[in-house]
Amino acid sequence: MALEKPDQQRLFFALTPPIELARYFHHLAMTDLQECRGRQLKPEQIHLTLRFIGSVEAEVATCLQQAAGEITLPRFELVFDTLGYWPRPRVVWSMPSRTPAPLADLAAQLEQACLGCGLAAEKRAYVPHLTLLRNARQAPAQGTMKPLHWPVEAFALIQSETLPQGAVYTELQRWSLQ
Ligand code: 2AM
Repeated sequence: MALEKPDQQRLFFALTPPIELARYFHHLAMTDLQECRGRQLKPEQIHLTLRFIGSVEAEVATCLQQAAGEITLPRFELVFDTLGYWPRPRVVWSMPSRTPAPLADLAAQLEQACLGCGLAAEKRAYVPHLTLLRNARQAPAQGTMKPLHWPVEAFALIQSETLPQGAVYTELQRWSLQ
């Protein structure tokens, strides 16, 4: 049984990599990042959050879906070349060292969509990162990785359910970039 209230859904906007890329990130976490002693995400759980929403009622979700459908931005490419560790959430991540303008624009427009649908502003600055390990004990030995190119063609609204077997992510809707 999910832990969320029955009339609410826990949501976030994200980019989800093509499955081959997700498998590559998963493999990287399992092999090169073994020394970090963290819990790796399954390939289907790997994503790049654009805007965390939290638990909302159906009307807010509908409002967000309408607002997201009005976004028109070009496709872009992300090059993941950096590895790092945040000790407080104990997360090992991969990041692109360069944030392409359409990614920053997409995050900013989704922030506006959230505000327009009555949600509180996100206080933290947007830092695009892809979590590879949770509950990790130490930072990766290397701060760089073989650059991995991800052509981004769409973004999605995802539901997160906390089930006994862990977080289960379900894509609710996907929007293409131009
Ligand atoms: P993380 O990968 O750095 O933990 C789903 O929970 C996604 O939303 C995760 O990728 C998580 O980031 C991100 N997220 C951002 N803010 C969050 C928050 N306040 N609570 C939970 N998840 C958050």
